[in-house]
Amino acid sequence: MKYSPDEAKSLKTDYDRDGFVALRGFLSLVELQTLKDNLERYIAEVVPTLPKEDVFYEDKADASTLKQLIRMSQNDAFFAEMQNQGVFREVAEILLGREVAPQNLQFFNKPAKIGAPTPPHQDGYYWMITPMEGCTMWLALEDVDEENGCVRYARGSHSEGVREHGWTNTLGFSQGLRDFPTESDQANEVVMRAQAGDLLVHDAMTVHWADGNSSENRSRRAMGLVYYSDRAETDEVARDAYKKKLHDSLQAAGKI
Ligand SMILES: O=C(O)CCC(=O)C(=O)O
Repeated sequence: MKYSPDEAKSLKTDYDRDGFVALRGFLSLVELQTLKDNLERYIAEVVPTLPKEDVFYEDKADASTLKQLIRMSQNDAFFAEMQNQGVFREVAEILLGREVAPQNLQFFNKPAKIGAPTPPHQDGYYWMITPMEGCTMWLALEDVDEENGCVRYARGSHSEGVREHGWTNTLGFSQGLRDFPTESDQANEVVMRAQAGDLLVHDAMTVHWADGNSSENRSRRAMGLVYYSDRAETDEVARDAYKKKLHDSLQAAGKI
């Protein structure tokens, strides 16, 4: 186990209070390098075999603008092991306080100059689960700050319920808060600068967003992992209807 019972208790207290927690230096340099090597392998060998719905580019005619890879743990044994066993799952179990059901593992990039902002949203709005118990992990693969588009949280927003979302034009983040920013969002904003190997974790209901990448030549690469609690049930009918609508609109816009 990576965390002692006392450390686990303290992490959960912080997480329950704020709606997020930052685990600095979560991966060692060696672990991070193994992950990056596998990401490179996945991009070179697995991506060409995937359905277009699992791979997003800022400009799909230009492979250097790769923006997002989804369902990586369903598509590859290394990433399945990363999500389903070991330290990430341990952290999810500590923070959710029970057994978990691993979901999606993703790669997020914001290419220099063109990486788009991430609209403010609550992940749980997309998930359509009851009870609303889940967390998202965000692992920095390189140093991330205001210039290349770090994540920002509204501290405590996880305790204020689901807010109204509407469709956005952002590839990979189709839903955004309609009433953002409220005074409370502004007062509670926390800028989450991160160094390579840091892990951020937020609750299903935590409001979060990120700027675009305004740098000249820095990428902004990260991995995202989603876990639900083992008792969360998905409303399959609503979920399938949403997925179909999303697929049709991405296809109509020529984005996939
Ligand atoms: O990488 C980002 O900009 C945001 C990621 C995010 O919103 C998420 O993982 O829920």
